[in-house]
Amino acid sequence: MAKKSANVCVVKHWQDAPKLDESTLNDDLMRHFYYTLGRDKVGESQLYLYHALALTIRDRLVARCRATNQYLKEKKTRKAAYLSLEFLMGRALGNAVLNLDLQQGTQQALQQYCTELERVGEAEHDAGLGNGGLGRLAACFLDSCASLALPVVGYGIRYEYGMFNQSIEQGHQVEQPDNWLREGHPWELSAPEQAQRVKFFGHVETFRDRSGREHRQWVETHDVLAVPYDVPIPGYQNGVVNTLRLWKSEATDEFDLSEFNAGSYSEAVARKNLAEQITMVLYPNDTSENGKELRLRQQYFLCSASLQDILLQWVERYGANFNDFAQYQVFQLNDTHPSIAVAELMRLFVDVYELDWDAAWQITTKTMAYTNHTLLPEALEKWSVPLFQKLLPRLLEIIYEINARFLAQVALHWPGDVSKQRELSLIEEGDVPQIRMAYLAIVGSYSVNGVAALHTELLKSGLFKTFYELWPEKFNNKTNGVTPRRWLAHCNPKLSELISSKIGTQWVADFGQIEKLRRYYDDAEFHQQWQDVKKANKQHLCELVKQRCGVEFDANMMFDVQVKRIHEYKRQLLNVLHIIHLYDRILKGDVEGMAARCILIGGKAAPGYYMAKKIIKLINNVANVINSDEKAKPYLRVAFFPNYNVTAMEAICPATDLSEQISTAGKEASGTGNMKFMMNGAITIGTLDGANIEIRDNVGADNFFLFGAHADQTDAIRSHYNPDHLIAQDPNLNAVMNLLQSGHFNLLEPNIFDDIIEAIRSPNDQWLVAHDFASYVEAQQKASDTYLDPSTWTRISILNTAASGSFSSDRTIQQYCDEIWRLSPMQ
Ligand code: B1N
Repeated sequence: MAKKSANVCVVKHWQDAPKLDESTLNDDLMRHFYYTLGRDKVGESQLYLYHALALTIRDRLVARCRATNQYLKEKKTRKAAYLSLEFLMGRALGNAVLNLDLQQGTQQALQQYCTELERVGEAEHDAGLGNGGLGRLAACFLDSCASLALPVVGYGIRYEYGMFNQSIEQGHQVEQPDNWLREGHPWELSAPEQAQRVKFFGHVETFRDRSGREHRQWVETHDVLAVPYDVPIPGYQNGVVNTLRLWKSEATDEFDLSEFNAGSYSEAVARKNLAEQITMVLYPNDTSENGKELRLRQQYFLCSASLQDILLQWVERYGANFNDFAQYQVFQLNDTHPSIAVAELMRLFVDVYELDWDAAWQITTKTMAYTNHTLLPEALEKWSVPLFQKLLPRLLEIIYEINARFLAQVALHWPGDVSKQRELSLIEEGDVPQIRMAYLAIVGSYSVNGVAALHTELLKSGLFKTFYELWPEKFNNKTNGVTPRRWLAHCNPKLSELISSKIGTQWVADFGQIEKLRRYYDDAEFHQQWQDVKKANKQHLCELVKQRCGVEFDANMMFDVQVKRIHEYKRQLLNVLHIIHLYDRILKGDVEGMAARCILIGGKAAPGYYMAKKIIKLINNVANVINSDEKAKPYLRVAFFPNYNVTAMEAICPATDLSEQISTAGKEASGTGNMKFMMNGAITIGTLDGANIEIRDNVGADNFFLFGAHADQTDAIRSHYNPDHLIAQDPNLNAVMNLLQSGHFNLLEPNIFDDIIEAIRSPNDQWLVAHDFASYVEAQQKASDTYLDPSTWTRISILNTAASGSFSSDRTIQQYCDEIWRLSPMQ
């Protein structure tokens, strides 16, 4: 190991990574504060202190990032690129300090400014470059890849505006743009010298080279520059720092110039805007298709820039010989959003590097792997052929060629059955023909995976059934996970300390060890400590809820929480019906055996999702009525948490008693919030959906509040569904509907909830709210009974944390690595 200076060392063996010298933090912090930022007044603002500290930490990251890159440059080793339109990173500071093991030194260095890490960290804006689960999964995966010392690069888009900020006005969601870069983003380093050009528009011509070979040429394109911004991804105390490369779109110079010389200055500037539009804003739709031209531009922009980047690095090192490219590179596609990469890699091989089609296809289909994240039909991406023809004419040709060859294979497999060809074609016929992006991803990949056991089974038996018949070997499951660093060690320091006092600190790096906590599930002293920690976390959340929602929570009451995107299939509505049911009982004086609860709901609705916005309004109105009713106060308080995001979850999940995972069975692919809650000792009330099933299997049926229809029953239920009948038969549901319909929650806003009432009563309600209501109420009563017996509750709570070992994203990534990527750790 060669020491270059105090903080730069070239690490030859990651295991040898020395603990960083904490004594230099003090001076570096002062230097950045005084010289880099030009500040001298202590207490001037936490913002400048945050920036100075971030730069201090970044110095250490940069040194290790360089060492990691150097290793990868020297060693010809297999690598993975994780392509994703979303990376929901949240804040970086606390995580970096933890992963670099600089917590003590940092706190000490901040003492000279009379502040502490938690306070300074508040100044950091969340990097909200994602909608929800899918984007946060990508972020957890990066943490696990670095922590397992795997050579994996993330590729994404540097959106100028991330997920919108949500505020609540008169109970309605109001969206504000998320200008997260306004005060600077100290973690990124741009590399303009590595910019790539991405082509759009134009047309395709044939030309013949001197040898008489014909080539297709994509010409007269409007090019956009892709400039990389690199964000360091520290592994957990192992010396590794990987990279997340985010692309920003910029106008090319010559465009401005040609227009300018032609005397059209304004047109030139307008073109610049067009180019810069591409990475301006994240589309805020979770599990629903966007269908907008700008979205397709974002997708192609990401894929083209990332693939060019990787091919260029290859050529620089090995020359333009791609014979063993597939042995050294794999691309993981995070849903179909980057699936155009299949066609783009073919284009680069065939048009740019002049490989013949078959060779290029061989390599491509050994390099691509696709993860599906949803079964919801509205999320399945399709792009119209005319749009492709206009925006990406050469890629359309390539997709047609892929399809022609694929359909020939289908014809061989099912001779004489033309219906199979129509069914599996990458092109869906119709008034406007559409490209089925999921089919492109499947045909172009050697691996197709779902994100929880049930989800993968449903893919194989439903959505992708015929592809499964054709290629069973491609299909596999990788149940999601979350990083125990952010979601336990960082966000719940009190519980972490308690856990470490019993089983040591190894669990942070090797989360399977959390199982050792089982030994203490009956230990009275440990119970007390466990309860004390939960109570303290709840008190902290009380303050936050008071400040953000203006609602008084009480840490002695059960904290019942549902935080996630607002969507009909996630059934926040079912939660509200239960809240109204509890309120109805209170009004009737039927409070015997009712555990006092504080119910928290948070989440964003896609701006164009009418029903989701109505549900937010309903939650807020119900909360208002209940919170202003003195009779309810001892038993029930309800709050809607505005602007739910990664940072909010860091405060919410350590304080949660009851985790609401109540989607209609078969609709939630996995869920990952369910895992964060479980790790932090919450008990789940949930349906047999997504990863809930595996959570329940692991913790044991007695330690999970189960309710609702099963996935294999829902179709039969839907076929003769009669909610009016269910409502008439169930006095509880009847009373709830009566309160709703009487306008009790919208006295001054007549009829605003009519659509919601109608949806619940509709025989076409896909989400089966009325059907599952009775069993939900029953499961809630069990939860209530259990909560009133603190030692039982505490035992189950401990068992949940102890059983959460396999929901670490380290386990997930190890499986991706063993079964799809086949990477060796850096050493
Ligand atoms: O991906 C998560 C899962 O845990 C969730 O169950 C699943 O709903 C979520 C289009 C999506 N699926 N599809 C999306 C996001 C953005 C977009 O524009 C679809 N998100 C999920 C992680 O596997």
